[in-house]
Amino acid sequence: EMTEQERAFQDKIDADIKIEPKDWMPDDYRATLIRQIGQHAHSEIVGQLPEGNWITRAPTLERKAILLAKVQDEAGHGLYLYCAAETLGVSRDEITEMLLDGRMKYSSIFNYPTLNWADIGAVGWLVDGAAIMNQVPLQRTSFGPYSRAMIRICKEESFHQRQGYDAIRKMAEGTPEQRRMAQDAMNRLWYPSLMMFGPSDKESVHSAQSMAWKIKINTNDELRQKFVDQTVPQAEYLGLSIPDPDLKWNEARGHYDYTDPDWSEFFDVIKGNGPCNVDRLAARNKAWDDGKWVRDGLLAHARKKRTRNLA
Ligand code: FAQ
Repeated sequence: EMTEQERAFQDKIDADIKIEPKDWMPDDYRATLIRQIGQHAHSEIVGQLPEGNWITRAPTLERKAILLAKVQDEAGHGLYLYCAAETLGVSRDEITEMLLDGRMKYSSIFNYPTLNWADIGAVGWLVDGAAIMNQVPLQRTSFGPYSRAMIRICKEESFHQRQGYDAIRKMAEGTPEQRRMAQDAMNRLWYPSLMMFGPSDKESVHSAQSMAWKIKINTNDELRQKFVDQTVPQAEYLGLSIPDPDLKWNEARGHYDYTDPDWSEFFDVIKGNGPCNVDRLAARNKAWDDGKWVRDGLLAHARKKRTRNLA
């Protein structure tokens, strides 16, 4: 049973009118957005780690410049998203601390290692490919600041996907050893990329309410299917095979049939037991602790200036 206020809110959503920070909103709408935008922001920040690790080892100056720009873009995405979350009444420090002590999540994908240069190509191609597939519809999400942040993020993300495809193509068209590396990266990153869309619709606890509120526009399985359909022809073009023997075109459905990821692995990774969870959180905690003197210095400076202005 909805109150009059809740009814008016839902009517706005249904009419595609954006909700802005000062508008009334149900507490759960606010909490869901803080969770999703916060988790998204943390993913951008933690997502710099597996790639940042390869900046010093990029094979050419050009690849290094491209990777550097991409990783800097991810930092920017994290910052716009933290700003969007702040408009909901949570400070950046608060949600950062919730990431650092494990109360908030970040995308499962960043708990897998990047073992070699082919992985960097595969991350750009598959991980950024999955990220945009999810983010393009979020440009139409009902909360104004989130939707506007997504517009800019999607432009940058599509450059990321193209640079990844270009890097993996170079490997796939290279020496037999480079080809083998590209296939190996594909074999390891395919299923973790499919997991990025979240659990199957049957197990997605938030989808129904988030879709009624237009926080989410599509279900997890819808986007996963679109990603498979888009990626298979790209893999064929590269001459790489997808590590799923049952993958095949289904004429009647007009989609590829594919095997779902191992969901027990997914739930285990989001509980903190993936191959890199401990390392990733340790790296973020160290960065936060190492930066304390800067935050303290800025605060002390601001306080001194304020007392000077008052005097
Ligand atoms: N990882 O009920 P649902 C990027 C959790 S792109 C970890 O279906 P929802 C760019 C979920 O939180 C990656 N946890 O949840 C980049 C919930 O747990 P909770 C970031 C996951 O929210 C590229 C539980 O499972 N993109 O970083 C995941 O309706 C390269 C039940 O799930 C976004 O965050 C997962 N994959 O749907 C950067 C996009 N999936 O919170 C660097 C915005 C689910 O109740 C390098 N987010 N969970 O404890 C979304 O669209 C949604 O939040 C979904 C999940 C679709 C991810």
